[in-house]
Amino acid sequence: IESSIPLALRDLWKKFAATEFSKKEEFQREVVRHVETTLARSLYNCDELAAYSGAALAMRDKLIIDWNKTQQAHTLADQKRVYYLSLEFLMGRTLDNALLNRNVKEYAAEGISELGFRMEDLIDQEHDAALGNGGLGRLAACFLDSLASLSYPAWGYGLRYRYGIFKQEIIDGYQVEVPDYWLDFNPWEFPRHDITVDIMFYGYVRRYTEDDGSTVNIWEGGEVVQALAYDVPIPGYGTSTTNNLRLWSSKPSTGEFDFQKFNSGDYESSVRDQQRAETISAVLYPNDNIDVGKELRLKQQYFWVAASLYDIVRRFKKSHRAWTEFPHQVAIQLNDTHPTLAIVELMRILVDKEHLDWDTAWNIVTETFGYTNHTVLPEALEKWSVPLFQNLLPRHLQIIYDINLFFLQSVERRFPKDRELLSRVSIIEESNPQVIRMAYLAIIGSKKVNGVAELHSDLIKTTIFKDFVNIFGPDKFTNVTNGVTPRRWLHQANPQLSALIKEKLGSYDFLKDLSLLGGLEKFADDKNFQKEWMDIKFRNKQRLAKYIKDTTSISVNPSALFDIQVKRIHEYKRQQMNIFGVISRYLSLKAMTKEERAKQVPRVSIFGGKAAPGYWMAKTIIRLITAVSEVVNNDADIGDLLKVVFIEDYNVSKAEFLCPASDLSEHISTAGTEASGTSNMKFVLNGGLIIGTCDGANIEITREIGEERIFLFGNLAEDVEDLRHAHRYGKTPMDPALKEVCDEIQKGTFGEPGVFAGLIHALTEGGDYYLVSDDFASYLSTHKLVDEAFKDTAAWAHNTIVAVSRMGFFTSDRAINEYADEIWNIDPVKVD
Ligand code: Z16
Repeated sequence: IESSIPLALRDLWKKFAATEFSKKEEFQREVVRHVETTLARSLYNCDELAAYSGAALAMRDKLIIDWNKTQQAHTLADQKRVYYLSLEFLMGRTLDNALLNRNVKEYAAEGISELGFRMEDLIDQEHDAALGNGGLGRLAACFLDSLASLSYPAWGYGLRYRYGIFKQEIIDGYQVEVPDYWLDFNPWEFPRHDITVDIMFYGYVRRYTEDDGSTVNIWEGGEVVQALAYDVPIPGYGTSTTNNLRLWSSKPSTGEFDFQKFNSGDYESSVRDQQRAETISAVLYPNDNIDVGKELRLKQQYFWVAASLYDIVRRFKKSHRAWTEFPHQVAIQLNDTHPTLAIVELMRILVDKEHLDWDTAWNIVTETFGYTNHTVLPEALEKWSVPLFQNLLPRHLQIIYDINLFFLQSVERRFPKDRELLSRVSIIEESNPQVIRMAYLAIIGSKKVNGVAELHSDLIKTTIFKDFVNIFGPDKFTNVTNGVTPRRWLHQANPQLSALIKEKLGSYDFLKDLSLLGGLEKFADDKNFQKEWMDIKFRNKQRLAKYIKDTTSISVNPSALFDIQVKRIHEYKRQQMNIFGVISRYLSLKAMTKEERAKQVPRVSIFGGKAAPGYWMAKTIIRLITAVSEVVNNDADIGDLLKVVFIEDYNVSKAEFLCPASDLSEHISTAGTEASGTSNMKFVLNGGLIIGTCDGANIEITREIGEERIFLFGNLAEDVEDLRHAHRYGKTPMDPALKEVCDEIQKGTFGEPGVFAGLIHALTEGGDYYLVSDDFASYLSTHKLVDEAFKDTAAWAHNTIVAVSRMGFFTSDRAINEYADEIWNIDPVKVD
């Protein structure tokens, strides 16, 4: 309030306050103004990048007005807010999304075209904001879109990595990682030089007794780095609500940057200190679903969590409420265990700094947090080595020990003499060295724990978190099935389909209430509609075919069945099974007579996805895909009947043109391993069918769209354990078709077989942990059903229309409303 402009002077301010452009000419004027002044270019040297920059800056100005209004409205409303803490926000591009969410794309595109450019080309100039690995990071981005679109008072908190997920190049068939430096020109972020937080690491705990007999713990003597806030506006669709995503960047603390060293001529060491501070937010760890336990990663987590909590607490304190009101004003959602330290840090703030007693503080903490689990894979569950943790965060370790002690005491009281139980649920695992089980800490410190699809939420309750269900009761554990935003994944990615749907339903209201898609079902047998529907699919496939031609020089026939699997490369996602299936198809085609071949449905098998740089098996899978594509695509016997394509550097903007171009997409994880999956939802929403296992959200998709519209195959989650057991002891013979594939690889048909030895070994001596052989026959026969179904175009059109009409459930708006009602207890705030 002290920093406000006095009342008497405000009229003058308002007179010159930015006004919104509302028409084409004004947009053009703003673009030209930015090109000429902000960018210091002119019509004599304005290339597409400069034109993009001008358009982005013009659009940005518009967002800023609503952004300020929103923040003011939220302050005034003084309602409970939600803070979504995520180490990853996989945002993709912003310009197109902002134009569409603000409903200005049409006139902006016209304006740009009159200035001599095509809007689509300008949009293509933008670098993806790729601050995430895969599903988890993209989910966070969809959730931000829904939170703003539904007018919830919400903030995202994350890290401003200088390097996002690496760019993937394929060189001689192998993945090569190239750094993704994306900040050269980023008009969508605003540094807040006045918003900084000092963050400490290392040091020691000094303990002393106050005059009143109470003990005080002071953490001191560590090294300090500074967190600097960068804010990113998040525009909602069809509302002026524009929320804030705050990303922290690390730099040397002003006190710390060693001027003494600097002045005494030790310039080098002073620069080294600066670089060490900047290292914290330098790079995103490129691992999806795997915990590596590196110290720098723990530093990132604490740095981000401490800065965010300081910021949240500072905002809460402005309202001068009692501490016990904190959970009525603040909900904090932990996106996976990455931000679990927030539980400990809030305890430290309340107990050490605000001098609340432990129980009062603990009640506040456990009413504030919610924890979302995204995986049951044991190798992905975060565990920090106690010695490493103690060195970096000595006070936090003490607090964790206390949390654990009080927790175990309460368990002991309820389940006396069950020593086994105590050791099973202890936050500290008694291994060598001891480790901290972050998921257990997250459960104990949260009010609610949720999984991300029904099967997954059931699995966590019956397997990895079973004991905690006994201890806390079942109500603490809940499900919120993931969703995707229909703004980006339908309207933006597939404008023609969105326009066709609008024509039939009468308005674009379905983009705000996706259940309205139900109104399409009555057109499912309308021949004209089916034709328009399939024509759009064909044009999207043509666009992809052109992209493939331009980037790989492989020719694919847009009439062929496009079969796409794009996602991070992981053994549990079973891209290896897909490529083995492709090899099997190739061998069948080779064995056929000309007449038989003529009856086959032509296929294009499209793969894309990054392997974690240290994940050797995943890299081998990529190598096999590229090796098979070299052989198959150049085999004259095969021609158009089979093509294999690996799309380099799969990312959000590529997903936007891949999702609308599939006939079939593959979601074929070993049952019980894929927590939800979200690309399955995107592909169906864009009029594709899927082949998949009974896993993650596939199960709920089946329930919604009907089992006659999905190609399910393979063993069920409940049978996986027994099958794995049988591999070890029963000598399950390899599936014969898979055996043929392995023999062919070993014959050298796809190059030096030694390269693929690891893949074969995993199926044989390795025990086939992911059940490729067990599911292979079922996988191949289901692909045969796909071929048959694809021949009946009218039935295919019918099924994809019905499927889309029943996809309303999978909007992230539904997911966010569930979180708001069941977990956060927050209400929307109107912004006029
Ligand atoms: C991730 O992307 C996911 C889980 C996880 O533990 C770590 C990362 Cl980086 C994914 C799940 O694998 C996927 O099934 C799910 O749809 C997604 O998170 C969002 O919930």
